[in-house]
Amino acid sequence: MQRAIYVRPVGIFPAPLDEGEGAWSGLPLAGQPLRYAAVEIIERDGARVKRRIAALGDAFERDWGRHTLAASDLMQAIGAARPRLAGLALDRPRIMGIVNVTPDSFSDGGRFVSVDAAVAHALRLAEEGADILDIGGESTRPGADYVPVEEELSRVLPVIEGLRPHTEALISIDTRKAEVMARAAGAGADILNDVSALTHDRDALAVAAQTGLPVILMHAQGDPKTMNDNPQYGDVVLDVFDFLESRIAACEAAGIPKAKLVVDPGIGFGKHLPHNVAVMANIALYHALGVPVLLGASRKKLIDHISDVSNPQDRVPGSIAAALAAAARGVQILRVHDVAATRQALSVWQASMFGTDKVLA
Ligand code: 7PJ
Repeated sequence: MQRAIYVRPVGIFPAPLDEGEGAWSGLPLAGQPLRYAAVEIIERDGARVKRRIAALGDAFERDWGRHTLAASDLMQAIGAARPRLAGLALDRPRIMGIVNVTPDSFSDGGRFVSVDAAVAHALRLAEEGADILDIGGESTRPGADYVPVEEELSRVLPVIEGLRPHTEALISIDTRKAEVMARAAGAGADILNDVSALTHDRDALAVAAQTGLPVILMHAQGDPKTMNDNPQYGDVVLDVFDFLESRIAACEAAGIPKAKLVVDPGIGFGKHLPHNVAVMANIALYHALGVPVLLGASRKKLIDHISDVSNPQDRVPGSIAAALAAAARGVQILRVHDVAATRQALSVWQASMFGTDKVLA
């Protein structure tokens, strides 16, 4: 399924949420203290894609005839405030801290230590200001091998169980497997995060619906093992949109309401550098899906490709730059390794953007 028209909000500027309408001043953006003054109207007809940017007034006067219905639906979706996600208000950028439960190359004793270390790490991220703790026991990095379900369960369940009584932060489970989703939900996870958007496991849609939990739907092309060998797109930005739109429809058909969904364009998942930067630069397009948007660029390879930093631990400045650029486009959730650094950057960004320390406090 291909759409004929897409609308991307551009000319995004700070505007406190409680600001009265008064003088006409742009349109609201996805429940953020931001408005937009112009739109990019994108028309796709097979392989032909036409893009043009128009100030809102011009767009309404000149362009609307042909596109009124489709475009006004998209702008409605862009403007609506997002409902809370598992109780978390999304009226400001939120931080998801990454907790990798690393495979244990030693003994059973070593496994216990690695569970303890993961719980301690997660609690530190919560202390540093993470709103969500993302627990992952299946490496989905490019080239990664498949992790059997029992192995994945033995990594993540003790961490969720160990963590649950000690934090009020939300816990998400980063998995593609239905059984891991169900067991993680039973252990107290609040959110399901699936890099395959519930396509990898044929039971995932039904099981996710049964848990009643919110779901993060991420775009990926291909399987982690081979996904970055030769990714192919017509137009990557629009293809990702179409995929996410179809997954939202699949979720709704399976009984997961739109109010429980989040979308993520999936940086690095079946994407080379030009794909990644196109998606990041156009991320505001995904607000037209009508659900919160998540970006995960933290320490990823694209930062190496852009800035020549081969050691992932040295990619913190680049990770923060990506996070702030996304926040400025109204992206609601930032998935990061370096929570304290990102929190500090977001706070100063907020003060500089809005002239107050209260907007996102
Ligand atoms: C992502 C993820 C991401 C979401 C990973 C890594 C690879 N889940 N899980 N978005 N990446 N939603 O952290 O480098 O970008 S694993």
